[in-house]
Order: sequence, then C-alpha cells, then structure tokens
Amino acid sequence: MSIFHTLRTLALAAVGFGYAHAAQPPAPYAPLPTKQQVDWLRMEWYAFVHFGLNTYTNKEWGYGNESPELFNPQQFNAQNIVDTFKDAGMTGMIYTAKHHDGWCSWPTSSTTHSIRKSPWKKGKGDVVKAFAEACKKAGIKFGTYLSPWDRNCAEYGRPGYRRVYYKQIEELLRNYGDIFEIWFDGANGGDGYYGGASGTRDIGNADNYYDFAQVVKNIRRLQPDCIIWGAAHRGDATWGGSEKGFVKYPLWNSSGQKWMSLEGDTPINHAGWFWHPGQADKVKSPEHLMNVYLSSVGRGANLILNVAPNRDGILDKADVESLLSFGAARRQLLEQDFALQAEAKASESRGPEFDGSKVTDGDIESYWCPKDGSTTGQIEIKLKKNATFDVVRVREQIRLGQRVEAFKVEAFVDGEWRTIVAPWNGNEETGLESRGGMGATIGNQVLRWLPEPVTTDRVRLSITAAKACPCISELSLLRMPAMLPRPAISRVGDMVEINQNGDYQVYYTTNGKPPGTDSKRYNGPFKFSKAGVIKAVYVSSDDGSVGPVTTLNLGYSKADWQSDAMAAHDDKADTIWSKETAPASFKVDMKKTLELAAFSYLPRQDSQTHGMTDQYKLELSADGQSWKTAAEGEFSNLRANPVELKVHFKKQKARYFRFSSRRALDGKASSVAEITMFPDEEQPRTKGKKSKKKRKK
Ligand code: FUL
Repeated sequence: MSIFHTLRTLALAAVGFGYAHAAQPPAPYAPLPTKQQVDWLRMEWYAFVHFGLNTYTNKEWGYGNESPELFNPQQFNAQNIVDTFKDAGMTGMIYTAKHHDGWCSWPTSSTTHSIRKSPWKKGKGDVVKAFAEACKKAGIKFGTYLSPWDRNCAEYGRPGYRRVYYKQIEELLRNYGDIFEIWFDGANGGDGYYGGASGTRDIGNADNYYDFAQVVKNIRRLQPDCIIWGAAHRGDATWGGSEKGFVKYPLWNSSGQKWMSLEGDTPINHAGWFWHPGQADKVKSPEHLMNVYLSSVGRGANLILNVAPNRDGILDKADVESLLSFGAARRQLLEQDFALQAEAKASESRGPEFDGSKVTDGDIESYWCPKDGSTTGQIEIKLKKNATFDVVRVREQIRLGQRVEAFKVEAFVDGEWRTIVAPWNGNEETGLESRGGMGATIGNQVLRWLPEPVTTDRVRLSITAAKACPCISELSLLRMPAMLPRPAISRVGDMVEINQNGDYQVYYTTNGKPPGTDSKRYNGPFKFSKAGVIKAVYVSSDDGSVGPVTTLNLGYSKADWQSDAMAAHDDKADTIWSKETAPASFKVDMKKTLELAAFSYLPRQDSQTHGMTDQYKLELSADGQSWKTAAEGEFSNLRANPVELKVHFKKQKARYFRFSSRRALDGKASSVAEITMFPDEEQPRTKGKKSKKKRKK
C-alpha cells in the first residue's frame, strides 16, 4: 500500500504543479520489499552485543552447564554503552538475550537457568530491560537475538522444547517495547549439557523442528514491524554469508519470489563475538571498519557490528576508540554531497516528475525513470563548481523493486569523458574490498570508492543493463576523509617486521607504552625473541599527524622449537600441519623451560574447514616423558568465524607440549595453522568482586 501511496502523492503533486497529464509511475517489478524492510534498510548499521556467561568463561559457545553465578558485571551501565553506539552514529542495537548456552539474561519463567540465579543485583536484574530502556532514552532502536539452539535445556531436540522457546519469544516481544529485529541464529544441534544428559542432539530439519512458519506467525501478531532475521528464510532478512562483515556483490534482494534483505555481520574484535581476556589488541582499525562498511552497506545490505562488554560490564577502551573514530569518519564521508542540487539532464524520462533532476534533489523518495521498455539510459549532472570526490553513491527507488544489473560512471576531465566506475564484468566481489569496485546491482544503495580522487564539474551515470526501466533516486559524490592506516606487525622466528608505507614514518615501543615520535623509529626488521607487546604507529610525513596504534601481543618465540609438525609453529598462517586422521596429536620440544599460562590455536585460513579442531587437549611436560593436561575443551564457531582462539590455564613451567586434536569439525582429519604459547595469565577484573561460590562442574 505504501508504494502506491507514495507514488500517488508524487503524481498528484505533479498535477498540482500544473502538469495536466501527469506521467504514471512504472509498474512495480517484483519482488517488492515491505515498508518494514525499506525502513530497516535505511537504518544502515547498528550494534550487536554478545554479553552473557561466555563473557566470563573465555568461550564463544558455552556448553550449557555454566553456572549463572558467574554473571556479575559490577560496573554495567547500559546507558553508557548505548550512548557510545549513538555517538558513533549507530541506529540501533541487538542484544543476545540468550546464546547457545541457554542462559537467559532476563527473568524468564521458561527456565530456571537465568539471571534470577546470578549474583548481579541479587538475582533481580534484567539485562534485556536495561538495554531496551537505554535505547529508548538514546533514541535508537532495540532488537534481540534468541538462540534457537539451547545447550542447557533438557527438552532440546524433543518437541517439548518448542513450548519453552515460544514462551521466550513471547516474553521478549511482549515486555520490552518495540523490537526492531529478532535474530534466529543458524547454529543448531550438536553436543550439549541438555539438563545433565550430556550428549549430542540432532534436530534434523531446523525449519520443521522449530516450526518457523508458526514462529513467524506469532511474531507478526506480537510485533508486526519487527524484522525477522533467519528463520529458514521465512523472515525478512538473512545472513550476508561471512562473519567478516562483507556481503557478496552483485547483491540481489531476493529469495525465490520474496524480497530478502541481507545483513553483513562481524565483531569489532578479531578475538570473537564475546569478550575475551587480554585480547583488546585484536580490535579492528577504523580503516578496516570502513572497508567492512563499504563491503556491506556499500553493496546494498545492512551492517551489524558487534561490540562486546567485558567482565565488568563495560566496553574496552580500544573498542570504543576504534568505533568512535570509524563513526566520525563515516559521518564525515556522508556529510557533504557535491552532487546535491546539481543541474541534471537525463537522456530520456517518462515525464517531468521523473526527470533527471530527481537524482540530485536530496529526496530519497523521488526518482528518475525513463519510459516503459527502456532498460538503459543516462543522466549527466553539472556541478556549480569543480569538486574533488572519491566515493560515488547511487540509490534505486526500491519500493518499486530492484532493477539495475549494471551501471557506469564517467567524469569529464581534461576535455574528455573518463570512466571512473566501470560497468560490471561478470566477476563477483567476495571479500572485503576497499577501492575500485565495479558498477553492478544498486538496490538500497551502492558506494564505490574510486581508485583515486577525481576533480570535475561534470559527471554522468549510465545504466547499462536493467531488468525493467530503472528508477534511480539519488546520485551522490562524496569525499572519503583521510584515515591514517595502522601498520601491520609480524614476527617470523625472532625477527619483527613492521609494514612500511612511503607516506609515513613508523615509530614503535616494546614496553607496552603508546608509541609516538619520541619512541624508537623503525628502520627495518629487529630482533625480539621474548614474549611481549609491540606497539607501532604511522606518523604522517606531511603534517606529523599520528595514526591509530597497532598492538601485537606476542607469545614465546618459536625459532628454536623442534617437532615433526613444523608447519604448526613456523609463524606462517598459510602453512598447515595436517593428518587424515582424528584424533591426532603432535609433540613439541620448546628447547627451554618456559613459564606458560595460555596457548592459542589458529585454524587453517584457506577457506576450508577440513580437519579444523573441534575438541582439543593440551598437555605439558618437563621431560617429554610424563604429561599433565593443562587444558581441554571445545573450539567453537570456527566454521563461520575461523579466528585465532586463545585458551588460558593455570600457570606452570614446561619444556614440552603436546597438542591433540580430539575431534574434527569436518571430516576424519586434523589440521592446525599455528599453535602459540604465552606467559600471560587471564587478567583479573579491574574492580568488583568475583562470586565466591565455585562453578558447577
Ligand atoms: C553465529 C553464532 O554461532 C555465534 O556464536 C555468533 O552468535 C554469531 C553472530 O552467529 O552463528
């Protein structure tokens, strides 16, 4: 109804302005988005907040037997967190009300495994309520994630679980005001505690097991405006396909006959979705976040960026700095559109109310459209004066459906038309890409960062292929703010290398202090064989401005380590130790006795999951003969997010370690890209008491 309403209003306005025979808008081209899907796409980006028992266990997926007593965030203040999101320019947040471990962060009546059993606020707290209210106050939207998989519930895998799950959905959608989006994660079934039964539960077809058709019906009844994410494609939006935050391009908003929007999702910290001790150094740089933004929002999807509170219930300073500085850069990018109000002439239009000027009028609803049957066309715009820009944004009037398959942008420079965005050549963009993308689909919006800035007063947009007559609502010319990059630091053997860049000088420290121009100047690789922290920055040779700091938390040097699995400790992520068996293990002689308190596992980084370790064991030995288990457990979520996972254990001395891959995620095989050993213990909390009671076994 809303499409016709908008279109009729536009047509009537045209009549009002004296056009006797107002041209008719084109027929909609299916599939069409709902009003809710359009409103949602206009939100662009919002926060994801993973916060629960996993925050306290250094796990990505809890098994389901974790004690609720662990949850005690002494400094938690939802408003501070939400205000940070708002300051960054985010339009909402989604909170993991329940993750796979089954612990409910609100006082639910569906299970006793909830916040009622947590010491925080003496069992009277409600994290969902705290976030919902804070969002309302800040004027941003609130949404929720409710894991279908529940590793705590005894009924999981049986029909009885549906009752529990539906009740949880109902509580969340009834009691916390407007929910803009609800997330139904695709991770389902497998090992778990399941009320003490401890075993594997297979649910078969998730759509049948949860009866998502019914779930969707219930949600529509309770909150008709709520965007449903996942739910076996029965909802309104779905996964972008990576947990790195990009969606593939070209991007079509469709699933069968239905409009289906995409969401790129990624955590701000490489360590994972939940907070992990001692890994603040793994925060993504503002520059990286800009690439994520361009590869999600800039390809026509939305972006959900996870920022996880720590054990005190506050955000890490490093995360906040990166988030705010990316947020400021995004604001600056979008602030000035050089094409706004520029004169615009189209090769053809279906009437004055659909002429070329509609792409530069700053009104996202009005649009240029040629006559029916024309699937190509061109608009030339003339700016009042020369402008320098390096980002082009194009939007389609998606209320009429998505149409454009390929486009081209040219600029008039030095007396000739130069192509600045080439039309699509048939290749897919499948990763994080920053500059130089092509012109394929448009949808809600496409942002293309040019290989270099262009100065001109004349630009032309050509639609070179479309499924029906194109409806272009905006053409914008933007300027990417200068974002000082962060230098990459790596160590191979004993030698540390910092990436140099001609425009900058590099300064670094090895004592944990923030680097600046009074620190050591980097002139080439240097020896550093200890475990420790290296920090480095770029300083602009032009104006002396200092960029964001890279921090690298190095484990012990592996230069002298001996084993028959050298590829697992050669400091090279792209060489892999592998065996076509599982379980499988290898033993390493570190050649000296070291004090150890943590190790990390880097899974293979070549997009394959074959042999990735699902269940591990780490044993230590002083003599290579008698062994003691230091840690054993599960590496979770590697299929979707294959990042380095760090495990802490009780500090002890050893010269040898044995790593065992006890069960593989995929196949009867074992594979390891890197194992690293660290002396650093799990950080104690900054303030606040730990619960005295012991964890349930
Ligand atoms: C995944 C989950 O398994 C992760 O733990 C995380 O919640 C992510 C957003 O979705 O599928």
